Amino acid sequence: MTEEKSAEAPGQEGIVLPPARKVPAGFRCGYIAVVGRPNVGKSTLINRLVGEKVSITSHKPQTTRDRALGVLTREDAQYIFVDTPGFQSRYKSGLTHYMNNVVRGVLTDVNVVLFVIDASGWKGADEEVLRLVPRECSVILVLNKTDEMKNRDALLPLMALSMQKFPFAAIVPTSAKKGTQCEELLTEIRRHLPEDGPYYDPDLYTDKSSRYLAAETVREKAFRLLGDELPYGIAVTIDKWEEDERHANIVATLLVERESHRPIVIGEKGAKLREISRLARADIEQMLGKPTHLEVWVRVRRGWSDDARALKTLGYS
Ligand SMILES: Nc1nc2c(ncn2[C@@H]2O[C@H](COP(=O)(O)OP(=O)(O)OP(=O)(O)O)[C@@H](O)[C@H]2O)c(=O)[nH]1
Ligand SMILES: [Mg+2]
Repeated sequence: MTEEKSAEAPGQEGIVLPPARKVPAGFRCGYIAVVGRPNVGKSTLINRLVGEKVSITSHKPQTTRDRALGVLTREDAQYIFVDTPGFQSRYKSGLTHYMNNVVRGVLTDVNVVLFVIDASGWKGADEEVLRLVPRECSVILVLNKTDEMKNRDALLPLMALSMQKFPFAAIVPTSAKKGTQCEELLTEIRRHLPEDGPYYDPDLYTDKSSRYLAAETVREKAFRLLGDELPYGIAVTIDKWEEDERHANIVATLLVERESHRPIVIGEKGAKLREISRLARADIEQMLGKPTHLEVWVRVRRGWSDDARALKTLGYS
């Protein structure tokens, strides 16, 4: 049995999706915000659940800077995950202000919240993010990185302690890295989604363009290959994008905040930059499914992460 429905996606008011789409009986669909402090594994979890790389990841905090959708469509449900930047309570700049606002904005209009913490236990920064979560939402607590736990007996007391902090709809321990308990998490999420949708074409798994994903891929490699202090001051622009059916030719620029950062990114005899380009090219080639030529340049744009005009040009506004 089917029923006729026209859908307006939450968080996308004004974008009315094609009316009279047939919604199979029992099909569920909705938006699931993934929030938490930096570095707990939010983006890794979304990539794992969606089964595609929709968001870049690194062992450094503040990797994700913007909202990104990851869509998983199954026979009985469409899960629309919203990746968010790790909420920042310490460092203040124009960029972190923007990132925090992204988190607040996403939380206002979703069906389910996945609140992710590290299974090693609650930190002060987790509690600060929890204060932003609306109580009327279905909030599922994800205890991630269980593969790193030495003592799994600690899980039960951690769950009990967590329920004292917030009336979570469910608590699911996972390892996003290994894929442990991800199916169980999807089953739990589906329970809290409304009967509706699908809102997106079942073949689509991200709302971002190939161009955006390519820039993010270059940023990911820089985040992973550069020393601890540098990556936060890095942004990537795509300056040229030529693509036909058989090849792609891309020119990107890595922006750094200070003149002294340029030689660090370039490395000895250009080795670091070559490695960043090599790794990024391999990923982009796989994403586009065709041979790709990638050229990466380094340019200094002083203080861009705290400069309103620069942030706007880079899309962080
Ligand atoms: N051992 C282990 N490591 C994980 C797991 N999930 C994520 N990680 C690692 O944790 C680090 C951070 O992962 P991300 O997915 O970038 O974390 P995030 O929460 O999106 O970080 P921000 O975007 O900076 O807020 C990466 O090095 C991941 O490989 C897990 O289940 N187990
Ligand atoms: Mg992230």
